[in-house]
Amino acid sequence: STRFAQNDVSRRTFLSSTAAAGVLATLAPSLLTASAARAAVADGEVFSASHWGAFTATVQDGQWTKITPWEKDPHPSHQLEGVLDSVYSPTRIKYPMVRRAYLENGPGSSNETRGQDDFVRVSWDEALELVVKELKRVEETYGPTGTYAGSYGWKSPGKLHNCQNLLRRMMNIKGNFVNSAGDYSTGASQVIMPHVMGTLEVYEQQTVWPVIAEHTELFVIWGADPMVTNQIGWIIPDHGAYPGMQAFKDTGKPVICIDPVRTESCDFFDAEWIAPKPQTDVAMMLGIAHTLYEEKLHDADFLDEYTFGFDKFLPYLTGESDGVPKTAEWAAEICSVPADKIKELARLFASKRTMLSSGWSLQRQHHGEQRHWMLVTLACMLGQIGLPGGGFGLSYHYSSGGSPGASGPVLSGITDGGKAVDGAAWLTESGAATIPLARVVDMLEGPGSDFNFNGKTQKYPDVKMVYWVGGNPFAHHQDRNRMVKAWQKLETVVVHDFQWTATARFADIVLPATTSYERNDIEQYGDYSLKAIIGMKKIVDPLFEARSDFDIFTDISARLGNERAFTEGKTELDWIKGFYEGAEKQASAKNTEMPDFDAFWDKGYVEFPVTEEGRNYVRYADFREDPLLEPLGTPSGLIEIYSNNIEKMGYDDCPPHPTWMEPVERLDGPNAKFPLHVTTSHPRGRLHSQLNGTVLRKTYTVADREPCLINTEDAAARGIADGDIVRIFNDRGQLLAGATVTDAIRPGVIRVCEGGWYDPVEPGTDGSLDAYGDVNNVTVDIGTSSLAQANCGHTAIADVEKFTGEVPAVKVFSTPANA
Ligand code: PGD
Ligand code: PGD
Ligand code: 6MO
Repeated sequence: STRFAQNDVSRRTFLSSTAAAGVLATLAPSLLTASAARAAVADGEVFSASHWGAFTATVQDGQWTKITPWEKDPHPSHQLEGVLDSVYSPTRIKYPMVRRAYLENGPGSSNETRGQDDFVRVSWDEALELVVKELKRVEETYGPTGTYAGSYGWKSPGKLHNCQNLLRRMMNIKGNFVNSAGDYSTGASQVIMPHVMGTLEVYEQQTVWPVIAEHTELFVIWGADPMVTNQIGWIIPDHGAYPGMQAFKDTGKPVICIDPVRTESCDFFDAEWIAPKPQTDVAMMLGIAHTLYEEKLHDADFLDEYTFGFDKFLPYLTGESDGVPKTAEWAAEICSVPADKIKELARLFASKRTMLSSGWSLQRQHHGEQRHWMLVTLACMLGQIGLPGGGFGLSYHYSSGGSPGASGPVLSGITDGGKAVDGAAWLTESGAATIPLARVVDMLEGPGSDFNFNGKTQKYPDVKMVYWVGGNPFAHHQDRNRMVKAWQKLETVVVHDFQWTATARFADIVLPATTSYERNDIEQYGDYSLKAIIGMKKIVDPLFEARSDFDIFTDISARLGNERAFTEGKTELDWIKGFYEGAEKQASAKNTEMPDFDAFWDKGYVEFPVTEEGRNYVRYADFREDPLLEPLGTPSGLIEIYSNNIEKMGYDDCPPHPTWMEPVERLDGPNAKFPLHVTTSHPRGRLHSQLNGTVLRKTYTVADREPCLINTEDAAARGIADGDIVRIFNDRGQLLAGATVTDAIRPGVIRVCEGGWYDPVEPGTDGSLDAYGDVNNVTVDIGTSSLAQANCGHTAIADVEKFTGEVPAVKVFSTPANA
């Protein structure tokens, strides 16, 4: 540990000696004292990349001053401006900080004051000694399940600086921890789809856009906004969906959007807008299915040859089994789309080569497992799965699914050193115990109690310490007030981030991480196309006292006597080079030439051409061609409309075939205590909560708050005018927002996008008003069902009123008092 303590000293000395140079504030409007911002390149251009795309950074006098999208990017995201600003944002965490009561009185002290911004600056040495002491104490006192390191979140791309793998690597080498399974994006579908299709389905290549443009006659967008959500990638997006969508639009063929909101995509395609009540899509799909069956428009041969269990689903559809025929009229009562429209859709879908594409909001709801299962069933009845341009697709809206692929190599990355393997870490079990990740608050509330998950029953561990990196649970998790209370049970919370998110504010020990742009890394370009490998080069030196997660965990491992095991003796650049050379080996096995590492690093990228196969890819063509030789990974090898495995689990909240089930609350439903549904879409102007602390905020806030879309009728009934500050409330919580009155949202529904930073007026007090607009103040925190236990972020009923009280200031976008 002494070596690192010394590094701290020299680092501190360096910082103070360069402090006088910090007078470059004119270059970027929100620039803080730029003392530490000596650039890797003092002047010039650096090629690098992010969740928002690849770009060239212009550096002047050690300051990053300009961001220019890569010329090969066909549709750069407007959010790039915020990427630059995030480095110099006033929300940066500058120094290691410890909550005062924690520092003075030790773990578990005055937990109710968490979130009140009373932090004390400490040295790196002091901060890391505290972390190490606590890791040891918790393990010695409570055993391997005392610490939760299942941190979830969108972190930054990069094969080395994968902070979550780095955290779990440090924990695995040290001992053990509680891990998480699944994600917030597709938690329900990624568990049900393997039962139905034998694969995850949600993260797989789609029938490519050129095939869609040529063969699809009707493109249906069922609960998705691909123009908005394709802006970002889990790795580096190639934005290949945009030319794809443009090509389809240019053909003039019809698009239908089924969504409570008239989305940007709906406008782009000049599509027909159909707006069912939220959470009722299964009923609407059943109405279409019933019409297909009644009018003999269904493909009986396809159902026979390629599917399993339609015969067991049919009595439910016809009402033979429960006395309720799922007619268009029955569906219309529930979803509010007229029965004639439902019948028309059935005839239209059957008469054309139809692609049923769907986003993921509808499975982020109570009983979310049923949505895509029913959509697949509908596609089976239409019989076009595996045909060019037909069938269904669950990833056209995400990371440019359907962008034609290359056959380049796949980069490996740093592993968590446990059982998890790279690439599928979020699905692999590693750790002393694993919980479905959206059940984290259930776990804290009920240690020792049972939970179900995909056929297994397990017990929640008794967690005393949480270590979170690369995520913002105080934005992404539901029912904020319940969560705040659960967090108070924890003895210690450690967070690394580069900005003062609510999660950092509710922690005990906060460590300043670098942004991607203050370190070197390597990543692939094109989530589905894998068209290039890009060197993510450091643009500026770390600001203030920020250190990369790799350095922080190396230092912690060293203090635990595990440095060598953690780093394997390799530096940042050694690792990057190693990943590149692994890819080179794969490529040469396929007779593809790649430049050597130095030439690659110098140029910044290496491209792989799109292949003939990639350009013509049709999902499930092989299975359609020969279902015996190319069976699916399901028990029957066929598409399972009925699942014997799910039947055996016996869950009453997840029956063995797609079923309309009343959610815990919905618009006009039997349990609706409030009159409006709150939809919580993904924002156009940021990635979740990332970049909310930047200049981009000016482009979308209303009265300095998160915007709340509200229909003209609903606004008029409440005396709300465009631009008013409104209060959204239910029994779970309340938040302020700025009203946007519009007819682009159906009556009875309001929308506040997820990811607004939680800004409680009285932190730690149950039900505190949120001054800025974190919609998860009002959402429900229950599992989708016993099967997937995924989050229900799109399940919420509330009311809105014009806010007439004294308007509290928004405080969350500046640093805490002493920070
Ligand atoms: P982000 O804002 O991306 O949100 O939730 P998630 O937690 O992923 O948070 C990432 C954090 O990591 C940021 O604070 C960022 O600064 C930090 N970070 C970035 N790079 C680094 C790094 O290198 N090191 C460290 N230490 N930190 C870093 C997203 C989640 O929200 C998702 S994916 C979905 S799909 C859900 N969507 C909804 C929804 O639709 N509706 C509701 N109501 N709620 C949702 N929550 C979920
Ligand atoms: P949402 O915005 O939640 O996005 O992609 P996902 O498709 O889950 O929902 C899409 C649409 O569904 C919205 O237009 C919404 O109105 C509609 N909708 C909501 N409820 C219902 C319903 O009950 N029925 C029907 N028919 N429609 C409904 C999310 C994906 O986007 C994910 S998981 C991530 S992690 C990324 N996040 C972002 C992001 O934060 N910002 C941007 N710009 N892009 C992203 N892309 C990714
Ligand atoms: Mo997601």
